[in-house]
Parts: sequence; C-alpha cells; structure tokens
Amino acid sequence: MPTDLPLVSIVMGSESDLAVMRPCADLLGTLGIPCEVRIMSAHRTPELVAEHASGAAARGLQVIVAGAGAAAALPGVVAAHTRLPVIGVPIDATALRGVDALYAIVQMPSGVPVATVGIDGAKNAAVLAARIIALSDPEIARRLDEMTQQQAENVLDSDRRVREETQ
Ligand code: RP5
Repeated sequence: MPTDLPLVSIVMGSESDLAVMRPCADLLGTLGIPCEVRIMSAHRTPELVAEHASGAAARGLQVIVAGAGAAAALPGVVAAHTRLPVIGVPIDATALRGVDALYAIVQMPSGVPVATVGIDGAKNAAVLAARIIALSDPEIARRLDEMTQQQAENVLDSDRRVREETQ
C-alpha cells in the first residue's frame, strides 16, 4: 500500500545525537521508507516520550528507532509504552565512549525487549527496521536484496583492485 505517512519513527534524546542518527534517516530514504525524525528525552521530556510512544501504532508506524547516549533510558522507556518493535542505538556521548549507553539499552528486563545495535550503529538500525518492514512489503524486500547484492559487488571490486595493485 503506497503511503507517505511515516513507517519508522526515529527518536533521539538530544540534538547532539543528530549527527550519529542522520545516516539512519538517510538509508531509510534511499530504500524509499518514509520516516520522521524527532528529539525527545526520557529524562527531560518524559511526558512527551510516553505520549509519542503510546500513540505510535495508531499513527501507522511500524518500527521505532531510538538513539541515546549517557544513561540512555529513551529506548527502554519507548518500549515500555508501545508494542511496536523498538531498535536501540547506543551513542558515544560521554567519557565512557558509548559503553554506558550500550549497557543501559541492551540490558532490558525480560518482557520489554529493545533490539540493540552497536555503538553509533545507526545504519544497522535502518537495515534492521527495513528488514522488519520487508516481512509484509515485497517491494522493500526487493530493494533490500538489491542493496545486499550491491554490497557484495563492492567487496569483490575492492578485492580485484587490491589484488591488481599488490601483485
Ligand atoms: C542523552 O544525553 C542524549 O541522548 C545525549 O546523547 C546525551 C547528552 O545530551 P546533551 O547534554 O548533549 O543534550 O540523554
């Protein structure tokens, strides 16, 4: 069903997270998956986070990607307020270089999962979101397969070039 309504909501705890999270929106755009980008904080705007997450499914969103650094509560709080799949992106924002956020996001209590990608792994969050959407959208599945094929060709090209340069 063609739609311009966002299928993925990308939320992050601070505008300072935007540079890390932007590749997620860019990749979803490349795949033709409409998304929205929002700033909201589990600690600084807790009511907004609850309202956004609890209304997300009714707005037609299919996946929420939540990026946060430091004591990164945002992905878990979002997951507590929705049954949509939530993908967490730990962000390197403090002296602990993202390990703080990684532990905070990945160690969810049983029953409230957050699918956690690597530190600053916004691109993988986009691919995972696209894979979830592809379960019910053959066109997105086709575009993902094409992207995977292109990635493989890039590696083979690099291999060929390096072998030529080093022989
Ligand atoms: C977290 O604290 C945000 O997600 C951000 O990564 C970090 C620092 O936020 P700012 O102090 O830069 O706004 O809540």
